[in-house]
Amino acid sequence: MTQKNAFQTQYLADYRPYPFRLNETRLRFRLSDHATEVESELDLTREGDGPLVLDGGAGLKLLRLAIDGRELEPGDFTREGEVLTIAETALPGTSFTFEAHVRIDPGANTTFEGLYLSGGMFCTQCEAEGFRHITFYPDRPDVMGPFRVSIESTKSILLSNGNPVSTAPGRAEWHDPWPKPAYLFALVAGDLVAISDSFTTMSGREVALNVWVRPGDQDRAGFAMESLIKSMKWDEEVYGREYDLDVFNIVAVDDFNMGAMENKGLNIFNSKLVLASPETATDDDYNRIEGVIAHEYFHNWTGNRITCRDWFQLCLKEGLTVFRDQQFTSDMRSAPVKRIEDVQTLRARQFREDQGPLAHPVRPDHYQEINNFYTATVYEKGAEVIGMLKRLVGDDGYKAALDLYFDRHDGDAATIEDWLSVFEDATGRDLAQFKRWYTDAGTPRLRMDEAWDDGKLTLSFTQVTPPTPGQDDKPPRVIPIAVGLIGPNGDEVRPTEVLEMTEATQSFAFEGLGARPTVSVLRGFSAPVVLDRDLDDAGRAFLLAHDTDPFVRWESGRGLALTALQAMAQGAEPDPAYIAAIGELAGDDAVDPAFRALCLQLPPEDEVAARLSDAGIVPDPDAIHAAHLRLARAVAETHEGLLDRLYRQMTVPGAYIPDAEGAARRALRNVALARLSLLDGGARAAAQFADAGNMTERFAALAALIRAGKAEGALVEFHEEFASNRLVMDKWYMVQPAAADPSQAAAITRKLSERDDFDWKNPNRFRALLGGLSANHAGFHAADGAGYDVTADWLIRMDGANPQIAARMSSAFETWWRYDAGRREKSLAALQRIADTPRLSRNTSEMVSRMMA
Ligand code: 0A1
Ligand code: ZN
Repeated sequence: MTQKNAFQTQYLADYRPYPFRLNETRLRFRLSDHATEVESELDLTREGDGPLVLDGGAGLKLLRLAIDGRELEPGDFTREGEVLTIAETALPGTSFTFEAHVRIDPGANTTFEGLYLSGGMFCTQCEAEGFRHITFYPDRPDVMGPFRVSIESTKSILLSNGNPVSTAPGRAEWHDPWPKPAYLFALVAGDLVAISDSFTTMSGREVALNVWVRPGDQDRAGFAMESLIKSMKWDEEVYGREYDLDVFNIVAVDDFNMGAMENKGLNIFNSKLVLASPETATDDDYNRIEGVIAHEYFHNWTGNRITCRDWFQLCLKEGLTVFRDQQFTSDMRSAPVKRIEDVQTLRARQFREDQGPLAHPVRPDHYQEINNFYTATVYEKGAEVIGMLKRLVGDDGYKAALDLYFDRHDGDAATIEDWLSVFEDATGRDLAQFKRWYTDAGTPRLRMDEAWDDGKLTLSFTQVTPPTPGQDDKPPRVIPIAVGLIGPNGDEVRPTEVLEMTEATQSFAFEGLGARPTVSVLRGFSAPVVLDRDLDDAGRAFLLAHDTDPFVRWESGRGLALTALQAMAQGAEPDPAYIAAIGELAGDDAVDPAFRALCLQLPPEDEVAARLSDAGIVPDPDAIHAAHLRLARAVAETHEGLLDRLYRQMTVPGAYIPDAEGAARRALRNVALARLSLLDGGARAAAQFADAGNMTERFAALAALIRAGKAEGALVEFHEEFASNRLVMDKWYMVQPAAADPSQAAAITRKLSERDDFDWKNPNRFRALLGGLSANHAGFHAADGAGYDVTADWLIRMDGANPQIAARMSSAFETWWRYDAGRREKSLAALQRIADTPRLSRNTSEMVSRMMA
């Protein structure tokens, strides 16, 4: 079935520079809920030919247009769709000032793009193309200039980018001297309070720091501030990057489509990534807050000072900034644990995307709606590609290249070609083949075969990348393969070496070996590929026990679990080799508890389905779920004593601190709880729920109770206690469908969606409930289609209010093609129903048509 849509496609190949330079932008806002007036003045200088073309959404009520003070007449301009064109005849000389006066209605804006109201506070979101809903403007990232902004409002706190020029009651002026594109513009006006601190930069400048929140939330903003200070220091120490304004403001808002936004000097955050207290946030929440605060801060150099020429280059800022925030977290916490977590995310989201109808290159070359390309491929694979580059050129080469990048491109709107050139120029390496990682979609399959001959080990690799939409041929890529060798007694006989594979098939030999070693390959997950090798259970258990590389250790346990689950989903018994090996590791007190917790977790059911489908077997979600449960129970039964010991031993004395050590112990204790709850009918979970001193323990206990079918009272209690806390209530909405028995998940979702406090227009609330359902693999893919139906109903409804959210969440359907004919038919019918919706947005229309193509 093919689903066409009528929206226009944009192509990278069509890029043309803007024919005007923008010397300065002056904006004046008179804020009011339903009739905000925006007056703009743009000082422009002609640099090319043609009329003046500006972007402007349909919601702009045009009051006045002028050039150099002369009001334009109807014949001077045309307005078609989202484009305003000022005729060349109306433009005097080379330099002139364009003025526009418009009225907009932030109170009616449910898209949370442009200027909108959230809980009575005005705020903006302009990436990628939101500024055109504020006023007429060249809304493209390569048009940059300084901004002067004046805000008139009755709200007490009035913020914009840059440095404050003046503030008086009801009025504020801001000046941002650093040239920036419109997507980095921000404005906030609200009755807010701040927690404040300061930071002295490496050259001795003092920067005022504020985290702005709603009154009452101040006591939950401290961790965000600490994270900001750590990030500023780290970027100076590791990348030599200093902050460049007198103030840095962070604002928390409740209605936000994404995680956070790096607006120059005024980062706006989804409140769930700012607010945390031990009673309301889990260790994972704290972890994420630290990482995202860092991410947005790091954008100041990788994104803001150096931005993207066009939106096809999105990975230029996002891949690099994710890579930098991953490095930061590795330095702040456990590097091996961070690496494993990042690989888990990559596989769960990016591999899934890359192996289905939504696959696209890290740098796409066409799109209909750019907001559909803020994807795991652009972000997470974009970061992996940089990790590979660093592995190939070495740490010194990487540093030289980055120094050159900042030096050469500060103030530029750059491209992936510019990025690769700095590596070529700094290291002398030819990166023509490496560039395929940016231009070619799909996850390479890497097969390794071994041959042993009298002290000589030969490793032969073959790479194949399956076709992806629009790209049938996949020439070989450069793949850095990190390899070490482990001798029969468990000692490492060859330390890590990076083999550089450039051909479709290639062999590497290791000579002078005494006895046949076990190969530890793809150490540290040195390339984002699917590795295929013949290694039996004994070999995997050996690596799990002895490898010096923590990633391969974890991966070996993972391989055992996946093989066991695949076999069990087709009727086999639990694999004793896996159960024994995992017990050995879990009981080893010399090993970091966080690492043990990771190893004890089973691969997600969705990943088992992906593996089966990859092997040409149609996955049965119910069978996979049953296998998952059965293997978890077998581990619990075999290791009950050990798990009980861990459960009692891994308590953390004293007050809750969100540090890595405490979090590690809580993580191991909570996995032990999850396993033991399969045997004790939820007794320990009930006790933990009643006694928990923090949300990490509380929430793990609640999830275990739901899985044990004993959560009725706990859910009521939790709701009563936290009814006034939106972020905690989101957890309540998420965990019920996510942890439900799959046969009930869709019905639970529907029932919860009918509650009065299901404020569906709030993106966090909507994502919690519908995302909770799609995280329940067998529940979303229930054979009767109930999971698909409730999801489609809500996506259709959401599309009318907030197309970005509807489109993003529609990717729950991206794996429809994997399943049996009955499920395929039902998921396609749900997609068709979405496609047939009158006035469907460009966002959702593009997603659905790609999924159905
Ligand atoms: N640049 C932000 C992500 C972001 C993108 C789009 C948004 O609104 C539609 C908001 C945020 C980041 O990488 O954090
Ligand atoms: Zn980002």
